[in-house]
Amino acid sequence: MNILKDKVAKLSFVALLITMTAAMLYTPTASAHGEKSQAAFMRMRTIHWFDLNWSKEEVAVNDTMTISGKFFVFSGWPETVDKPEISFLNIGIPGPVFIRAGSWIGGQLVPRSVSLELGETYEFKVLLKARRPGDWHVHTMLNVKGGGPIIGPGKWVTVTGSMSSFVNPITTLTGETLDLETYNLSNTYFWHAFWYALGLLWMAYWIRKPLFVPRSIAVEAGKADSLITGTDRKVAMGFAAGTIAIIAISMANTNEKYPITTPLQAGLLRGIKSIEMPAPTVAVKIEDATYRVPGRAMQMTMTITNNGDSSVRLGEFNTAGVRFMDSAVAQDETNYPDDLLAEEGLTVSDNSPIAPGQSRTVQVTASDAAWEVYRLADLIYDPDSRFAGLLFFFDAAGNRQMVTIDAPLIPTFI
Ligand SMILES: [Cu+2]
Repeated sequence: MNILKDKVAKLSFVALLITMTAAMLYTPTASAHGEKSQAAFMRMRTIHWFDLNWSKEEVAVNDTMTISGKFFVFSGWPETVDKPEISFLNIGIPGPVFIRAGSWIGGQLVPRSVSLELGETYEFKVLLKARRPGDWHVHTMLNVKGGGPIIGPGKWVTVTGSMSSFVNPITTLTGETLDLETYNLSNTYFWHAFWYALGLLWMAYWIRKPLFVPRSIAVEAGKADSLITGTDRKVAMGFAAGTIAIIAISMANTNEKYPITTPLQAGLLRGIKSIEMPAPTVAVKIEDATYRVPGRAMQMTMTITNNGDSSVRLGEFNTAGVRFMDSAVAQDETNYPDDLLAEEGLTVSDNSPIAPGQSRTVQVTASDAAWEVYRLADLIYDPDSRFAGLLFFFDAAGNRQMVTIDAPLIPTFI
């Protein structure tokens, strides 16, 4: 009976191992990467991306493209998210389908983490080199320590060609040229296989013996000591000594072969240059804001005061990367992703130019399926349902002004 139980236990153990290995190796293709499931308040009240430009929509393997634009670090950063004091400019893509050849904020190379200030606007650029063919959703992204990855708008980019032709050549500080894509790959495979095999040998040695149930019975009977024989001890010591010896010898060999190495560089860059934004001459006060669930529309009552010296009109409301525009005032010229662009999504009750010195209260409606598709409307179920975004005003000469808004949002279900 015990033997049978033991066989069952062994079989279950092996089955568990196979399952775990399979789970590790199984990676289904993901068509998106969760941008819509990131909490709406995270996308609306942390980093506001704008003026984005993906330099190409189709790029061949080994060719490069850039993503550039600006981001505003929202002044009303939520209390529940750590401030972007340690953050890293990144790109949200499904795995290494591109390599990041360089990234810049305010013209400065930023291969490391940076410290960003609330209320500042930064200009950025990321240079990507295509690696794996396919259609990929390429997002801007900022990793914030204590806040997680904060994802920005994504655009579909097609990579053509063949991955086998991808090269990533670099010249080391000692003057050697090598291809990082394949450099020393056989060594990596060898050591993975070697330690895996050693681990299997170790397991095989112990699995031969009675496993869980007989062992448990022996321990309960006070015969735990009898489970490990003299040979077992010798084998275990052999494994331990052998492992240490292999590590010591191979490490000595490696040090001899590569006498000059530098550690991976990490650190924090402070004093990143932000854009000097002129103080807006347009003041906006949100009187109230409601979200009409059946109409997929947000309605704001706002008082706009023009303290400048030219007449202005409201052209765009941008939140979480979704751009609601009044096409009579402003149009997109950057080929912005369709699903994030509501070209006629902004309606202003009276959008005639507001003269200098004039103040006007208007009803502004931002409506588009994106509220639901991008699950921004989920905001209304938050314990602190606030929204935030950027308003862009234009004068007759096309000069643009950016005003940030931040207010509570009240849902209506009728
Ligand atoms: Cu995506």
